[in-house]
Amino acid sequence: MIDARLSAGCASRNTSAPKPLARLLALGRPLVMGVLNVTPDSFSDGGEFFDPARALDQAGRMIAEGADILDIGAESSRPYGGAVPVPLEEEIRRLEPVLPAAVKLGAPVSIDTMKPEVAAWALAAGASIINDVWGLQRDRDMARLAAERTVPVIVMHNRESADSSLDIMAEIAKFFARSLEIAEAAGVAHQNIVLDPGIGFGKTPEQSLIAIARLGELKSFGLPLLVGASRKRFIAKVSPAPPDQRLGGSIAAHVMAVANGASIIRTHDVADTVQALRIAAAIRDLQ
Ligand code: HH2
Repeated sequence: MIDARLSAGCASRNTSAPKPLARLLALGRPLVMGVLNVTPDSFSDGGEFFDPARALDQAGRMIAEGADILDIGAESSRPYGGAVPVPLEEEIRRLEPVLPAAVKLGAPVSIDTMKPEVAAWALAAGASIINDVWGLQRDRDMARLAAERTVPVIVMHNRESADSSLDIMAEIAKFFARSLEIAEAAGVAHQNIVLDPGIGFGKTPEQSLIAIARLGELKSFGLPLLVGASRKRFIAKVSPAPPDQRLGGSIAAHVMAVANGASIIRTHDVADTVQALRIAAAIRDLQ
């Protein structure tokens, strides 16, 4: 089935492709992934970069500001509900004028999608990382695709709805164990997996805070950890502010996440995040 559904990307299969993410992770400093939403309805930037020219300007700006990776998505996953499902043809139509041109800017590009067909298209267009907000558990072809193309895949924890009675760290660990089983069965190499607790997804605000506070527990999987707290609602629960005024909270959460073991930070605000992480590292180095 995968060949029929994902044939768009097969021509570009290259098993000896360079491994940009592994090279970046070997630098030994936290990496910054800049978010580019080519959507009209993202919770954080609601349509600001829906226009392809603006999206490409933003991609170039984020790289100039120090982004190591660009994460490009064309369907809002709206962690707080209300996402409008986008047909796969429309998702690709939104990406077409942006993603291949963004790849040419030189930074590795990850494709933020739940659909293996979109991921296959993006890999064929030059993306080199898959970002799956359903952790390989929504569509099994995602794991098969990651295995076939030998690309890194970000496995994010997610739930349809939050349940405040859950031990959220146990729930995340159980979810990751399932994702890793799926990945292994499909032939995804362990070293090609990045784990992400999915801040704001299927979690109460307190559970999002806990996931950052106890992030270190997830190091037991022996895989790099990614945290994306940028502008998310848990910040406003502690310190009320609309999404575009949550920079201070985002930075505090990300500095704590790195202190607790995150290797990659996903953010809308690259320049401020890069600066904050550099200063935090400079202070830590003197301790
Ligand atoms: N958060 C969002 C989307 N994709 N991917 C990963 N791996 N981790 C995250 O925390 C994450 C993600 C939500 O943020 P944003 O892209 O700004 O919003 P939207 O999904 O509404 O476009």
